[in-house]
Amino acid sequence: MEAMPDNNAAATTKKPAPPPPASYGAKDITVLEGLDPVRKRPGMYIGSTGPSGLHHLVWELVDNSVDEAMAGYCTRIDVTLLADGGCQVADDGRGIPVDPHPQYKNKSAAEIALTMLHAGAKFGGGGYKVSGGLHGVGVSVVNALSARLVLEIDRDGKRHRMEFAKGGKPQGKLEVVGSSPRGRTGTTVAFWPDPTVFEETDFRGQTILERLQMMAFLNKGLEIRFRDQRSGHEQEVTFRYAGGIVDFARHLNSSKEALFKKVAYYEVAEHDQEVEIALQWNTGFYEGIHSFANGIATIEGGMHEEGFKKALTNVVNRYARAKGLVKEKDDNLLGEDIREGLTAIIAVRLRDPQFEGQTKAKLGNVSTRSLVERATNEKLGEWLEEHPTEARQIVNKAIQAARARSAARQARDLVRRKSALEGAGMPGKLADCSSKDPRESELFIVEGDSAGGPAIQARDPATQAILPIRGKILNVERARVDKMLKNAEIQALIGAIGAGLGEEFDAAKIRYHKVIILTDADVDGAHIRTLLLTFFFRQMQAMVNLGHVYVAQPPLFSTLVGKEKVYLKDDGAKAAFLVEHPNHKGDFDRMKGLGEMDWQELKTTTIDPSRRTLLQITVEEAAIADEVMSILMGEDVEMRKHFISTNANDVRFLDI
Ligand code: 0RA
Repeated sequence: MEAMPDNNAAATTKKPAPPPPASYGAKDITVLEGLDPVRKRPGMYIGSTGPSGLHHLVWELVDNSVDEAMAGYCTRIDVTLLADGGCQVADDGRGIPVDPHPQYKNKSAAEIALTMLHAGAKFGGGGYKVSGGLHGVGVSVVNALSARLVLEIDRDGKRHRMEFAKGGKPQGKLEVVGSSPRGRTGTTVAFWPDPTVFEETDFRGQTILERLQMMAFLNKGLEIRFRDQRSGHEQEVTFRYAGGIVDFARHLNSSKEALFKKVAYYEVAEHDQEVEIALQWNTGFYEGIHSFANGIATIEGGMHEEGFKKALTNVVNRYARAKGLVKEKDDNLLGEDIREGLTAIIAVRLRDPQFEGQTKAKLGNVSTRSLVERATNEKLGEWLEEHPTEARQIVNKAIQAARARSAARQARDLVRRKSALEGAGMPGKLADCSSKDPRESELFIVEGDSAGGPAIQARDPATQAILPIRGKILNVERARVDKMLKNAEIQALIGAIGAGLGEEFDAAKIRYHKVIILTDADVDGAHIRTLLLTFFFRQMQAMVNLGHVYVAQPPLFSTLVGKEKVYLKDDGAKAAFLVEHPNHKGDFDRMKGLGEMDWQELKTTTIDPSRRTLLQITVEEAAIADEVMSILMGEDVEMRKHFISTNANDVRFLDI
């Protein structure tokens, strides 16, 4: 969908019948077409037909309702996962217009919005349009990819209803079916994703919950309710944050120790864009800058982050010198030292966001850089003057970070010298592949030296490399970079991937486009997997952003059918097997360790690309992932216990 600029139903339907302005030109003309293109190439519109694409359907509907909230007409959004597998999004906005569309006299505007693609549409132009550029593919796309969809609109005191069958085929016209309860207005869409389009149609409650929470943080005061009515998953959660991104910053820091209680907050609006920033420091060592443009996470950063960082460095140095905390003869504090332990939320809204970068998650608008820079120089400067105690704490922390940095540099030089001595810089334990083309090369990180042997036999040496990792690698959240780099397992991992780490990470040098974590299906295995993922999130986030990190899925069960051994990947697969084989008498003796499988078994179930299942790790909600990691790895033991006990059955919280 990134390739479809301006293809936004919210924008097109909001102003259904504007008189063309005098300057109405070819660029404003809307081309409407039917839904066939979406059915033919779903990936073009929603990215993929995997879990990520499936959830895009939900984001699309929620974004439309959020747009209505941003326009000031909607105060509450309800998202419900229905017991029968459908998903319903309801809002209390104005309701999609129900009157006949001027160009298509016998169709309502609502029917047009649900059955026509809007290519290059900017109805009427002008106005302050800030709806999402990334997900804004239109309700019609959701309709096209559904097996069934029901639209209900409360407007003008009447309840209207229209139903669509597979592929968005109208089943009759928009009809008045009754009156709206007590003057209610709003739009409700329930859809059932088409199982012939999607690889799987099960929504993940956790994924939706995380995103709804993020939307609630970014839209101060908006109430978003989530209800899961599916059997075995029942839950109800309401998000509403009166403090908006101030609450977001506090929330991200809640598992950490705050350097001080206050959150710095400022906002500035210009004619066609606005920025809101919340900052809080913690006593940790990592920086967490979470930026958003029109409610979309810009995980690759961009102009808003650049402007912020430049001004933050400038403003803190100016303050430190003015107060004599940094002496005339001293060097300036570096940006990275000032940002150590910083949690920052940067939320911009602008008319025409340019999304760039490898995952189209980098904001390219130059004017936003200067707005954020000016806002920070002025408003954060004032904040420091008004909060001298906190300002002094920020400066002191940066001074300490600068000292640690020089110690870390020495440690890093040590690692570099060491790998130079080991020939091509490849770690001794790595069984490398012969291909030098990263696009076809895979690296398996295998738990335990004992499983390493079978894995080496099971692999295709042309394209598959094996790196055995012993024991638990270092807990990266708690360790400073200097200590972490002294760890042998971490050194081997950095060496094998070959692209450096942290700020110096160079994506062009990545040696494998699939790095696959292969651990046992037990508690230790889960821990090692989490540690490795933490390492990637913290030190090689580009690997995750670019979709290079995967988790292998060795089968959980095996059973005998006659003489043939059958592997079943999880409880779901086991249940499906029992449905297909109602008379099956054999045992299922749960598979524990990789070590239990011989190399042929390992190959068929886990390593052979034509037969294995992999789980791709992405960070659409990098902000939330950061929090999960902090809880699991951080200092707060109680919080960790609570998290593990509430999420014990859902180790999938890190995927999609
Ligand atoms: C265009 C015009 C108006 C409302 C909407 C679109 C609208 C669309 C969606 C999609 C989901 N929820 C929505 N809520 C509203 C209203 C125009 C008017 O009343 O003047």
